Amino acid sequence: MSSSTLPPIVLAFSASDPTGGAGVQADLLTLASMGCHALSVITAITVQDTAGVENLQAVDSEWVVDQARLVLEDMPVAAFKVGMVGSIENIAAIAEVVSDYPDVPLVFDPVLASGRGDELATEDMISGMCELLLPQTTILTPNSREARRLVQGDGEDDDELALPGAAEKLLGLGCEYVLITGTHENTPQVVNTLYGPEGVVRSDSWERLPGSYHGSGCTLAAAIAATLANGLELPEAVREAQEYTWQTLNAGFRPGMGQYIPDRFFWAREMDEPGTGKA
Ligand code: PXL
Repeated sequence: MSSSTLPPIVLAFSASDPTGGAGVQADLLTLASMGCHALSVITAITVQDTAGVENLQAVDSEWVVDQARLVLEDMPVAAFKVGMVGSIENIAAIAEVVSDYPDVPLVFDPVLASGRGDELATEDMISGMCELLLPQTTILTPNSREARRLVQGDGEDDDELALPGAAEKLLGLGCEYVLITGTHENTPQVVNTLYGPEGVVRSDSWERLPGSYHGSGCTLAAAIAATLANGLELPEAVREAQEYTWQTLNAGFRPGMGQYIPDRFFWAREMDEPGTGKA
């Protein structure tokens, strides 16, 4: 393959998930399935099964910087994706590296807890994300719980806080767009809303699927990085990434005793009755 036919390259900062459901493994599968080449900078390793996270070990922040710098000096990157960061030092390290590439879109999935509720970020790390990463973020992709937690102080826990207000505060912290996903809201359909500088840009409703999924947020954020890297305008990139993600969930499987895992290569397998998910 000549360099003129390179696939778009996306650099993902994320943590290893041995189950293959979330983290680096989700990024690699999603980016490959959507026609991109993934560069993986590992921020932490976790010990987990499909039920939850037992332990984690952050990678030394100098190693995070070194992993990123060497591949960035070697290859052209069309988008960044940031997932689980592992430590406050790694937040500063990632912020420093990406600040040298202000024209490359950055998708930030603020991973705060596992599906079971295991904490994956401290209050200090949340402050670091808001101060150092949000001002460099093209699109932030929190679920509704993460959106509320990012804008509430330590100890505040108002799960009724209205999402448009949370979005406004997040935009005020410097990100260009916020996509708040509605899986955890008590609504018949899953409603995902994209907010930009002028307010709501688009709102998409999806048929709510019955299972609980491990790695759905990672899949959606990586899919947005892929659609942006493929040259789509942001609102269209967000729509297409949601469509892809819903298909991966619809084709999800349950390999262990915990959550379902999205099938990022659903299209490579036979499916009985493919739906569209559009509600
Ligand atoms: O789904 C968020 C997530 C991201 N990255 C890693 C994780 C999880 C959730 O458990 O373990 C490595």
